Amino acid sequence: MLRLFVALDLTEEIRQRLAGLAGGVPGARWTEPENLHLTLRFIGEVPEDQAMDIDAALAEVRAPAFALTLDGVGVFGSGRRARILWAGVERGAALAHLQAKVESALVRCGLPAEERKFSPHITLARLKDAPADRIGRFLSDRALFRAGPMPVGHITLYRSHPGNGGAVYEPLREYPLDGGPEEETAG
Ligand code: 2AM
Repeated sequence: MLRLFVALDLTEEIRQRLAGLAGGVPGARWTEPENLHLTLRFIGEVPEDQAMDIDAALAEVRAPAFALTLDGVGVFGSGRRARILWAGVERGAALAHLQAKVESALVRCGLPAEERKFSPHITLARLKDAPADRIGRFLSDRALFRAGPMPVGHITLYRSHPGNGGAVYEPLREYPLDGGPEEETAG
């Protein structure tokens, strides 16, 4: 079985900007800069033959390349249930369009439809017993965070290897978007 998800990669510059947000919250486990990404679709555990179908389906996705701007920070969960500190993205039709294309491609190859609404975010930290006042200060100190725009020219299928020191994300394949710099010109 392979544990898979589809994500947008971030540029080195953007990852450095995001890494610069870390700190000041006891009980936070910050995402390593090289692991920062924006998940389009969590797939979960699938057998190898279905992973091959997923690869083929993603290769058929047609969606335009676009520019992504990061905007603001937030928290999932509240009070003692605060779980995740995240950076948000500026609303835009292109990202929603791409996510919908990925979703329908995955449903066509037999995966159950994602029931939850897509809420694009980049996980900055996972929280355990973080004090609410420190979370509040983190959010207010970084409320004006913005980064980008960053070109998005491909999506990536990742395999997640869960481990004690946190999961390791292995990129399996990149799929170019239309009109991006990485698009194949031949054929
Ligand atoms: P998160 O960062 O908000 O937890 C790999 O685990 C990626 O898939 C992460 O970006 C994670 O989002 C996302 N993801 C979405 N749903 C998930 C789930 N049910 N289990 C694990 N990861 C999930």
